[in-house]
Amino acid sequence: MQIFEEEIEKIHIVQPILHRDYKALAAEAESLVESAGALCAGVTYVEVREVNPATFIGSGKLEKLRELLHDLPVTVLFNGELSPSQTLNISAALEGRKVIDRTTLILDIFARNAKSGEGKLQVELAQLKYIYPRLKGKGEALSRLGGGIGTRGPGETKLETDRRRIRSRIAALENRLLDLEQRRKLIQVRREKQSARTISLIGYTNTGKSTLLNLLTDADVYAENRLFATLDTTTRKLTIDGSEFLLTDTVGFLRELPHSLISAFHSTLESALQCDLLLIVCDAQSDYEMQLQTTLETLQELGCKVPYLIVMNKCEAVTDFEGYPRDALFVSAKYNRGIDSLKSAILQFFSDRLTVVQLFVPYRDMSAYSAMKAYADELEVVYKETGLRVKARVPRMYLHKFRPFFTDAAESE
Ligand SMILES: Nc1nc2c(ncn2[C@@H]2O[C@H](COP(=O)(O)OP(=O)(O)OP(=O)(O)O)[C@@H](O)[C@H]2O)c(=O)[nH]1
Ligand SMILES: [Mg+2]
Repeated sequence: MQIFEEEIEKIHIVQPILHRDYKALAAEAESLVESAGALCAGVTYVEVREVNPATFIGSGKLEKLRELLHDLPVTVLFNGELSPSQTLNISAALEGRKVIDRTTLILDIFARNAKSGEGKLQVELAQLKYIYPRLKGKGEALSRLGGGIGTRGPGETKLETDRRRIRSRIAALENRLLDLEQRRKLIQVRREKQSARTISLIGYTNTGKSTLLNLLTDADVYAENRLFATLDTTTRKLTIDGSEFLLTDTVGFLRELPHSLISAFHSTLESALQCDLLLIVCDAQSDYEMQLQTTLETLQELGCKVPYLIVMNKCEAVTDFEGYPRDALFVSAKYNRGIDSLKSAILQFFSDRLTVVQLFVPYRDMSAYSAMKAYADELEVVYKETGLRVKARVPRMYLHKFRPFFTDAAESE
């Protein structure tokens, strides 16, 4: 028993009071610590009137913290982003104990949870990029900055190599990821050609996206009461009344997610976000307004303009539906409630997005037309002297592709 206790790293959370919701942020940090496989040993709230450039919280507050933690074998998690010198100064003021910031912790969870080859490469790249500018000194300073909880991720031994090796590793990772990204783009083009209708589940972490994917597609994706249980993208076929869709589950969002992390997952997210419809999943039993706002802001940062439906999950215990966003769909993925309405909303969305067009395709343009045909449901084809007269149902989003072939009776709404 003793052995196990010693193996689990104990974390003391230092929560600066900068926002009104500092308590919720600290509670979230506790969940993050658990997701990283560590134990939360305590929380200290620290009033910060003005950020101290050297130590963030100021030397007086640090001294109190030193007294409080003296003799306790805990790592300090500073629930915010620290500059390299702030980390070193805080660590020095706290008798040289290990100090990590929020980004390092999240990177650590990502390192634990990445399953696919690409996910692992992305996490390693993000970790190295975060650590690289922080490698100013050598030796002691280096090992205190390196690594997150325990010895995961690039780990301290690797970090002890010099900056040049890290730089070349970063370059190699970037090349490899670029390669993978290009391959994914090819798949995306192929998918578009097949004109598959694509839907992605996105939203705040731990809202039930993977549970919903499992329920809708009989998949077996890892779902757990943990932040960032999912890091890799999974796509499964979803069939509703004979219509087929591709449903994708991906990494969840978190408020104040550091930019370096969003960019690390940009390419993975990008492919998930190149879809016809987003299902934004929120947890109706939790702070769904914050979750929705975080998700919408992140989407905006990523330049995503895909239409969405809001899905309020974990609704099995909700009795009062006042106050929720209008048009939200209420479901419980765990208890299989409201799923039929969700399915009908999806069908409805796609049927609204189709329109019937009348086309005339001159025979000389047949090859251009055949490249577009995958997007269309041809309802009627008549062979004329100089070309084809076609009546087809096409998704509105691809309408522009057919514009050169519109006839007078072009678009019937
Ligand atoms: N009460 C309740 N819990 C649910 C429901 N749906 C999912 N959960 C639970 O919520 C937790 C998170 O579910 P996941 O499906 O892993 O959530 P996620 O959004 O994929 O989370 P990440 O991958 O970590 O971003 C799990 O413990 C689920 O059992 C629901 O309808 N009601
Ligand atoms: Mg998940």
